[in-house]
Amino acid sequence: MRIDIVTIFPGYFGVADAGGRVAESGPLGVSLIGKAAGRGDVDFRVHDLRSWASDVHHTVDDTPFGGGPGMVMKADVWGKALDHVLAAAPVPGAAPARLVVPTPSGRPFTQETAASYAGEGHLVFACGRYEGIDSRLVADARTRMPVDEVSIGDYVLAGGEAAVVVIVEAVCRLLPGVLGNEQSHSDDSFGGTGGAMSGLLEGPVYTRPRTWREHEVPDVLLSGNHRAIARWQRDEALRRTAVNRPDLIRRLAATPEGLGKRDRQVLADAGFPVDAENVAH
Ligand code: JE8
Repeated sequence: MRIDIVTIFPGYFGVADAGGRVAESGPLGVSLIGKAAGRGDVDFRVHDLRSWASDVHHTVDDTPFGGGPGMVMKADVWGKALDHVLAAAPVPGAAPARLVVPTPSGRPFTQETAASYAGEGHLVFACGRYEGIDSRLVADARTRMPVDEVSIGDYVLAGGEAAVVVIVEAVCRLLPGVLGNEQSHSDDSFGGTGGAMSGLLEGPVYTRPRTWREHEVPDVLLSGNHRAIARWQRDEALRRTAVNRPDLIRRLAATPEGLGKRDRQVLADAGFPVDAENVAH
């Protein structure tokens, strides 16, 4: 997969070589993503938006039409940057790249979005700053390629860079061969693949020693009884989800195979009864 990132802060993503290839530093150079890049499974290029500014001051922003606070990123500078990145596409004639623009007003980026991006050949990320990018940039890009405006959550960042790191990490760990352990995907919180824990948050995890600062590992995990272990893990996941994400419990309750009889008993015992009253529609 090819990933291009356009930003006024290329250093945010680590040190790049002359071709914009990210070196072993920064958030894209370490861990799973760094190894995937080292193997050539993903090819990152980071571009400095200011390279396409036309004045001596490398201006990328201007005052907003209609007034209001702050500055808006200029469409013409962004348009040139996008033209360049698309012209240098890895495989001429291949499916067009997808443009991803993080913005607080975008559609929620979810695990489902991540899985669909993991099937794309080429993603281009546009990192906004200030009050965002002139809206005509997205309108123009939509005439030649698929464009997603996405938000990573309901809080306000100062720009799109941190969102791009989040999205790239969520996508790259789904690339074939990156995780190394295909099993690890299916039990993920939100794992859409229909695993045992689908739709629930992850339960607690433990490792050695059995006793640490007088805290014991739950006996059932040492029992060797795999059915009992699986049931306990689901119970814990249900209780945790009920406390932290009641919306997910209501969503599960609304699907035919979402919650079994034992699940409902566990939730009732924990003080979160699920009946017709509190099921999502
Ligand atoms: C951004 C962002 C995501 C999220 C993403 C891109 C570009 C209009 N507002 C812009 C005004 C306040 C400051 C904002 C700064 N900004 C924020 C995000 C995002 N994806 N979940 N929260 N924030 C930009 C400029």
